[in-house]
Amino acid sequence: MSTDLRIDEIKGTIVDVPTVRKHKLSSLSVSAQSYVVVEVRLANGVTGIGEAATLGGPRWSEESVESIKATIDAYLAPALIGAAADRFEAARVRMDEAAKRNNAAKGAIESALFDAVGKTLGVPAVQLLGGVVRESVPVLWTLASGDPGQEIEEAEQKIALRLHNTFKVKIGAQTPEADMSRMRRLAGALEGRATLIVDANQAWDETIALRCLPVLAEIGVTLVEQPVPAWNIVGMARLRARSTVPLMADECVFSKNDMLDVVRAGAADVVSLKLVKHGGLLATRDVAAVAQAAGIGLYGGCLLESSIGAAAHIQVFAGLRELVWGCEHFGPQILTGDLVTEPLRFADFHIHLPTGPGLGVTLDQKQLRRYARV
Ligand code: MUC
Ligand code: MG
Repeated sequence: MSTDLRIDEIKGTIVDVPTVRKHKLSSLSVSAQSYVVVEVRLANGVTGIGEAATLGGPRWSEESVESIKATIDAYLAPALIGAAADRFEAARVRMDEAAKRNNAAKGAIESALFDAVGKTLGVPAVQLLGGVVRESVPVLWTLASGDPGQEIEEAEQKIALRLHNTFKVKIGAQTPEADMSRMRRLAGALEGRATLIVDANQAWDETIALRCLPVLAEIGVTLVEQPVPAWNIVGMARLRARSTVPLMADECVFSKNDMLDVVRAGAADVVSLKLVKHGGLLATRDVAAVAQAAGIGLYGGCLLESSIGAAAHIQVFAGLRELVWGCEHFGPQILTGDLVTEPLRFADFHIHLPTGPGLGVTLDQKQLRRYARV
């Protein structure tokens, strides 16, 4: 195989994949997941793939599949055509010069570069990032129908199949009182057999959070994610000072500079790492480094990626020195169909690092056409 690693073509395809049930967050609800699947073709004929996930259009963050595809087509692709795919850092510079932020779009392209280079050289992406530290990562499941009866049944199935025994509960769509009684019911039903964390997705103000945190502590919830709006890191720091449950930063940490602000404010115990927020594999390692320098724990976050996006994350997570809080890449399992020929393996409460080169997964062109938006 020729080692001519010049980038010949970058193509983005919007896909919508239905989910097995409605997934409800504090301010949005999805019954289909939308991605931009990126294919990068090199001069040597190898094609690498990447994925940019969104949640409910431009409502979880400012990017939507429509904006991601437009930014790739008009700005990011032209900035990279002809460049060497293995000059990862230089590619980041080119993309940052061509477009501010647009991190999901950049992350998908960079994933495809790692995939194409890894496939050319016959090595997994994690090897290009420093090598494997762990071959699998504990993976949780998210309960987000809002109906505690259904959620208990769903959790029971996951435990019985030895797929997941840690559950993240999405709160904030209903009143704090309704959420607290829902949490009591879940904790009672799963007591001794599961660990619970919650994600409020910025739904509460400081006063509500101050009222609910002791309840969650008493129930035995082990982690509270983004209880207050992303802008309010000072408020989050005040809450943290009074909370016995650790707090996790999600929407308030996109860049490594955001991470530094959270460190300086003392606003979090843990950070959720996501390619869509940070802008790629290398940027995710940058954020992780700032967090680690401050003693902040790492958690592998997701945005309901398919096996393509999940594989890119697992390649990064496999190479981190520590990942105390595990990960949440259950995305491939909530979809009614996947986009790869061989989905990632879930077993024994872990997601497993695939063994193949690049991201370790192969795009299923038939599935891509099936879910492509027309
Ligand atoms: C988030 O805010 O953590 C993705 C899956 C999920 O259950 O939550 C999200 C995003
Ligand atoms: Mg979150």
